Amino acid sequence: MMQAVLFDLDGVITDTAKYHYQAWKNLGETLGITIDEQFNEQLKGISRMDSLIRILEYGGQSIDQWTQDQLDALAEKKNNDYRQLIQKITPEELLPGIHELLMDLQVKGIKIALASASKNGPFILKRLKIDAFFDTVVDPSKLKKGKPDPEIFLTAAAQLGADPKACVGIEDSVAGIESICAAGMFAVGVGVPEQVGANFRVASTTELTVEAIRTHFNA
Ligand code: B16
Ligand code: MG
Repeated sequence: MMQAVLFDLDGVITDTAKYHYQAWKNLGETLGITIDEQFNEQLKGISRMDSLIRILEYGGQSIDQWTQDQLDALAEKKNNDYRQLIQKITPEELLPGIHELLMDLQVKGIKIALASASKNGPFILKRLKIDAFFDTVVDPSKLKKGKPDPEIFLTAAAQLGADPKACVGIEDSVAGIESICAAGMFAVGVGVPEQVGANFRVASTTELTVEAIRTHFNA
């Protein structure tokens, strides 16, 4: 039986990726590193500090040349830029079908959790006016390991008191799908390539209905 659905945020509930991309691009410019869309794909689902380290390595810069305080300052600069960009998010920026899916899950008594790497997750849920649907939100600052480690999805299940085998995770990133699978859960992939190994793939969030998910989950 499907007990709970665990949502990723960026790329599943709303497209904050474009704001992350803009903020990282701005930071990259100050460091002389050009970030293009293709490289940006690798940052999806990856924590702020891990993203910064990937960017510096991509720009050929040795991590050792930076102190932890300097790295923290760079990550904070990016986040300040990002926070400015997300201040004005409205419910219209919900991806299509997500509001209907949340309502239907609630009506059917299926638990709902947020398993996002973003420390800005609770703020964004409020801006989208969907925070009341969530039974629990994982605090990513309390995790030891980011996606693709299963910790974030296992924590979401534990917070709900749900059996991981009865949980469905919905993700748009390669790291996220790996995380769900490693947690022993059913992985729904939004716009992910076939080789990533999602149990059920959809091209768009409009295809995410309780019935479609349940049918594949029970198959
Ligand atoms: P923040 P998700 C992830 O969100 C983003 O995909 C990723 O690009 C970002 O670096 C990460 O959140 C951390 O976000 O800087 O706001 O804490 O896909 O896990 O919902
Ligand atoms: Mg995502």
